[in-house]
Amino acid sequence: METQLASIAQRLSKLLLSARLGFIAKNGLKVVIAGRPNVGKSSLMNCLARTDRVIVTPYAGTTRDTVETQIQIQGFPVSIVDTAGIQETSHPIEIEGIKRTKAAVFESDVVLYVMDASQEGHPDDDALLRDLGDKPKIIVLNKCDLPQNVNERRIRLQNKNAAIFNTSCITHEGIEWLENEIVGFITHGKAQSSEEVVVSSVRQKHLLEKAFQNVTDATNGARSQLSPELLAVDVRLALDQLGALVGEVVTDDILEALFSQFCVGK
Ligand SMILES: Nc1nc2c(ncn2[C@@H]2O[C@H](COP(=O)(O)OP(=O)(O)OP(=O)(O)O)[C@@H](O)[C@H]2O)c(=O)[nH]1
Ligand SMILES: [Mg+2]
Repeated sequence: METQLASIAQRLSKLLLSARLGFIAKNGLKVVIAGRPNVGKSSLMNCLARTDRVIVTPYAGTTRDTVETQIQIQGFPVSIVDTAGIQETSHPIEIEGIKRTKAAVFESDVVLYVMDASQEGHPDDDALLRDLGDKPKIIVLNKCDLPQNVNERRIRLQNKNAAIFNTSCITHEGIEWLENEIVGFITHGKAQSSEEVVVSSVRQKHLLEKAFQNVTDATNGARSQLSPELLAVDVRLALDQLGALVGEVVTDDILEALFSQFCVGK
């Protein structure tokens, strides 16, 4: 039973990956540019968008709100979000801006975490990068046209799972490499998905996510030897979601087949 449920969970997780990719193909990869103030986030947004979309000034705290723009990178749809720089502050406008930055990061597919490589590292960077946890990210060491003071080796050692690029928004050095890496998040993900079915609507994706969660709960329940009656609750919920997904209600038949050996309900 546990093996059967685990294998269903694995297949649902593959379908979920295809759902995510279908969603990206339709709506674009959501890339959020985040980092401390004045590191060049808005400059990077303008560079990637090939236009002066957002205000850039030498003053820290220029961007107060998130700004989203739709672009194409090598023909792929990408939605880029510039954000307010994150720092300790008691200023109410900045506090609201930073709250929005965090929400945008949460909703993103990939975070471009920008640092000013002409400055020595700031302790906030370590903490902010740690906060990103498993979120897919690219670290951008910007202002590489200036004398470099950041400890790049330490950043590489501490962030072994993230790609790191040196860029300049003035000379445009490194921008093309960065674009290749962003596109890689779309094409590499596609290569990973072996499912032919592509789920692309938000509703279908939510139903799949719920079904996956229910089957995972059932698998964990089976592992902890929960009674079949309790497992049946999660499996029924998963079947309800999948039934809604394919437009059929098949719960009773499947439940009977799955649990017949345990004589559920008798
Ligand atoms: N030399 C150099 N200066 C840069 C580069 N990128 C940005 N700058 C300058 O750095 C300053 C800050 O740039 P912004 O793009 O406004 O920085 P930001 O991170 O959006 O700042 P906030 O909105 O305050 O968080 C500006 O004076 C830019 O011209 C770069 O690659 N090289
Ligand atoms: Mg800005």
